[in-house]
Amino acid sequence: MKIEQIRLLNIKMPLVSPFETSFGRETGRNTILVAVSSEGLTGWAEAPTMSAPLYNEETTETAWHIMRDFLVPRIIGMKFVHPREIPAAYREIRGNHIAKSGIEGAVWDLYARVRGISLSRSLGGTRDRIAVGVSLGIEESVERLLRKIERFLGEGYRKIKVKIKPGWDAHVVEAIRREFGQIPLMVDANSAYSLGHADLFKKLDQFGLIMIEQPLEHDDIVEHAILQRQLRTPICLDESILHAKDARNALDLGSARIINIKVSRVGGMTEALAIHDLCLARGVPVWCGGMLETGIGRAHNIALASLEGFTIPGDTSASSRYFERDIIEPEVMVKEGYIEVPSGPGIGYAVREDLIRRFLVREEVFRG
Ligand code: OSB
Ligand code: MG
Repeated sequence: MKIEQIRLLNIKMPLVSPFETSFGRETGRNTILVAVSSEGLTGWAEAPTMSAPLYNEETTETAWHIMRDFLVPRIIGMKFVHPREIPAAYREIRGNHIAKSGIEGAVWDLYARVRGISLSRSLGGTRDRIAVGVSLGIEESVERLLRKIERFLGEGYRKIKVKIKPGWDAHVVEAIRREFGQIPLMVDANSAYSLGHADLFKKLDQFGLIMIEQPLEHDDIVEHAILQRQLRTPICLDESILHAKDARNALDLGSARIINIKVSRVGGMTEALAIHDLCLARGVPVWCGGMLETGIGRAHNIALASLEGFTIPGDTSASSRYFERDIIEPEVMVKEGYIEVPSGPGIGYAVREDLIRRFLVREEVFRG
């Protein structure tokens, strides 16, 4: 197969409701779609960037620059047999994982479409449906959050994740436990705490949470190991795991007992698969995280979460949780807490280019 054409599309799409974390508030998505074409077929993926470098170091602007000036030139016109040859082609480019994941992902979708099989199958997926949860941001009041939780439990979601930050933590979890009892519940701090918050962690440890996600610094695994030794609740790492090597080191050190795998954070499917395989071999549960992706990015998450090691419900929610109207057909639906893994070729959803046009900010086309 030859990479004949690459298209980058920057779109801005409003979210149905603002999403607030310890690092900031998102009212819409400023994201980049990637379309790679060969032999009359097109593969799609998303580089789910944020406008500001608050989750990782990248922004929509830096990802656009890295893709256009460094990644696309290395693969345009390239002949390949398997998508794992794509990251190898730009191995010397450091970091910029979200940008890389968009490029590699589009080639994975293209590869599956050319073979006429689903992306799930080309990744080695074994499930025909995946259990999912919902990640809920910081709200104006505890009462508002409780009503949201009630709604999502009613829609069947199998895990509730709430964002925490200093001033919005133990009392929130306590209120949730009081109203909803022993629902599958976890918290995500996005690096908002330090080891000095020992009293808070002691409190959180009493609530029977499934896990505490990324409590400490984004680039730390040493202090997480110290904290994990003091807790019964498993720590899950998100921001700290950028490579399979990080996952191995963190598990060796005892920094976490669960790992959140995000294709974008780790720089693409090849690395995501390596982390999955490592954790499966070591009996460490993983789940698929998210970056408020449009349906295109979410379709990749669904395919990835169909692999054997994804034993905990992930953050991949229905289209309606994020957008008024998603850009794929059909939209992602959650029934009784499950999403069906599509069996059609590639991501298995049709891409609505007509809707993408409505949200388009800029587009650039490259030909090999
Ligand atoms: O830390 O998991 C995170 C969204 C944006 C950036 C970071 C995170 C998140 C989420 C939402 O938690 C996951 C989703 O619904 O896609
Ligand atoms: Mg997280």
